[in-house]
Amino acid sequence: MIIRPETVAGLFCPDRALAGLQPLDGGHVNATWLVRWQDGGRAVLQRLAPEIFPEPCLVIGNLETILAHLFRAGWGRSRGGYALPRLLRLPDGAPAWSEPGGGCWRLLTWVEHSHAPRLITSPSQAGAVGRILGRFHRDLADLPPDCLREPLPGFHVTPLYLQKYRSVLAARQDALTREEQELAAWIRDNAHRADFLVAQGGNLARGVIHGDPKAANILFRQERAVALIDLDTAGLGLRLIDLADCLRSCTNPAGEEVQDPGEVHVDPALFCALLENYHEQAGSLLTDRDQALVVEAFWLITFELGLRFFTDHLAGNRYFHTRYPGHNLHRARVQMWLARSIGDQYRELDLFRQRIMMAAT
Ligand code: GN1
Ligand code: MG
Repeated sequence: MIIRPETVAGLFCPDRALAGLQPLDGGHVNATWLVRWQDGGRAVLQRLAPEIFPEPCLVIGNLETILAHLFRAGWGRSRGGYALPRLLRLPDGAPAWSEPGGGCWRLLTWVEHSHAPRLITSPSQAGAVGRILGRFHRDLADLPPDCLREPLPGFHVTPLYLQKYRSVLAARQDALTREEQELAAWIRDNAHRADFLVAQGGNLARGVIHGDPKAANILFRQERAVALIDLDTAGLGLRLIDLADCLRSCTNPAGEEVQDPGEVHVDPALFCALLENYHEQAGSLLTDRDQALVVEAFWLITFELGLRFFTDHLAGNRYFHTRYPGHNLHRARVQMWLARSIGDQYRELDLFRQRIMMAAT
């Protein structure tokens, strides 16, 4: 049975007349629409992908807990502060609607006068990104860990992705194309670095992390980052991973979807602005070991995403939505180029990192 988003919007708000619905295409796994009502109101309707989030109640529960905690910390209250979307409820008070086949729908308020820039190109934007992520970590640092459940077990455990990749590759019947061979060689040559975070044991700081702090999940008003959205992956994790993933997405001004992977690079000015501002807000929440590993983690999370895109390409594009044949292969190549750029700039970036962290102590 196909469920129309218009029908679901009507279930949440039976008294409001719908003016229109428009797909929002920022995400690769869930389906999202902007809902407009005739009274001028707007909201964001989402269907969580059941193949990826088999326990949607857990995700919604985490979301409610995090939103409530951030609200207590002052988010969503004053005009000049950080904004916070609210979950709109069904008439019976439930925070989400489950369709018979397992998909789970929710409706969130629209953050007015905001946009998600997709590409971060100026140090002032990168600084704003670092600030909001640091603030997010800081304001959630006192949330008792047992309040949240793990949304996606093993989500950022790189060796598990490597294992899956190897079994998908082994099952491949056809010979690899030239581009595929290049990716396979890149993965083979770097696989020995995949488990360095896992090997750190308890030396890294754990806390509530966003899990996907990419540019498309950060809402801006002009140059100010005002909200972090898409909290489905939020849960307990390594803060270093969040910081690294944010660096991955927000310091490559060409972005993840650039046509020519040759344009991909790390802009040191964006790197410094993001890290400096993150550090101002949350530096004290990182351990010395976290701080020393920032550039290595930045490389690793980029390698991991390249590996995930490539594995999905080999497995028939079952996880990430694609818009054209070979899309996930192309995305994997972009991340490979970014990882190479991090490698080429490693010493320079690590020197900047040391300077920023020393200046702060
Ligand atoms: C996916 O769905 P979306 O676009 O928010 C993915 C992230 C990746 C990101 C890359 C649950 O996020 O891990 O970093 O694509 N989310 C999930 O753009 O796998
Ligand atoms: Mg996401």
